[in-house]
Amino acid sequence: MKVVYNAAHLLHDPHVEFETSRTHSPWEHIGRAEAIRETLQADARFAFVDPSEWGTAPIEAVHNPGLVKFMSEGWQLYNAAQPGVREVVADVFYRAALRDKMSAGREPQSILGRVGYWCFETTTPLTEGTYTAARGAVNTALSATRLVLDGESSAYGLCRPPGHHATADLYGGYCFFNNAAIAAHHIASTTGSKVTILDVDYHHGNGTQQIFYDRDDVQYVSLHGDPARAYPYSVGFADETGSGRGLGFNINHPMPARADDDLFVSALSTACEQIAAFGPAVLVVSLGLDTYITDPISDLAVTTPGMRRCGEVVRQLGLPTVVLQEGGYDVAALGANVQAWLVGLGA
Ligand code: SP5
Ligand code: ZN
Repeated sequence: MKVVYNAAHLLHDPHVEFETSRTHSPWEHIGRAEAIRETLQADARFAFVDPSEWGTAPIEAVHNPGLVKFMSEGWQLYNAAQPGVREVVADVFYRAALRDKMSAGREPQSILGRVGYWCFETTTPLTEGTYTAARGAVNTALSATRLVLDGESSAYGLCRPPGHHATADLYGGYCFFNNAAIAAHHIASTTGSKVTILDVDYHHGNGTQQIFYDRDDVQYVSLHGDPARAYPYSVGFADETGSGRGLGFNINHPMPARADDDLFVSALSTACEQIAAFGPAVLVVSLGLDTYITDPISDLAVTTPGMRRCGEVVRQLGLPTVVLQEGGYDVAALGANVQAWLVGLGA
């Protein structure tokens, strides 16, 4: 299997995360992608290729161009106003009552306001190289997509930073640009065929769901910790099924705490039946390994052999498949878990 890897991810290097009312070392860090790279590079079933440059047009087909502009200049402008800040974190968030009172669509002029206008939470710092890294992750996703459109049965994009929490207008949840959504929209818009995004990250992909919620050409199917207890807490319930033309094409499978291999694989099999019924031409997988039994921020109980079973279930669909990296925070096991999942898929 071809693996697209981009060293630009090293430029997104936060040293601190503000979460659960504390500061701590970031769960999402460069060591994650490097651990995956090292494991796959040591396995002859995987062949590494470099991404190509795709520019901003595929990003702006999914995201507000204002978000892209902010990302490209935000860290530098913030540091011009507040010299010496390493991790830029918003301290004002524009909830509805504050946002609605602004002139239509006008973002704050001050950089201190702009940060919160384009971000929804505190755990996703903007660092000096974040924009370059996030652009690089999109290039990785689109390059893996091209491999599959050009005839590979599957390809893996080692995206970092991840993407599935980023909405059309907002970054957060360690995500800046929604790599999987950009890839899926690129496939749908350039081929005219139907696409499914299967999201197996522990956290619900609120951004991906939002981007495609009213569309009938891109199906979103997600397995995740029940938002009654799991981040992002507000989205991902089973009764969110799409709207308008998109009604019926958004499917959520909230999972109970400590769900094990058998329960997770069973839900994934149901999800795959729902995908087969939709009949996509291409599958995009948002691959999070934070369902793992010892993931430090999650509470499911999938094992490494279970990850392989998941890949095997998805392989049964027989669809061209673009696999894109999302979360997974037990770094000691992360490489082996990605490897197991991809071997199950047929690497
Ligand atoms: C891409 C991705 O996996 N993003 C996840 C973002 C989750 N951020 C908030 C997690 C809150 C978990 N807090 C649990 C503390 C356990 N010690
Ligand atoms: Zn996650």
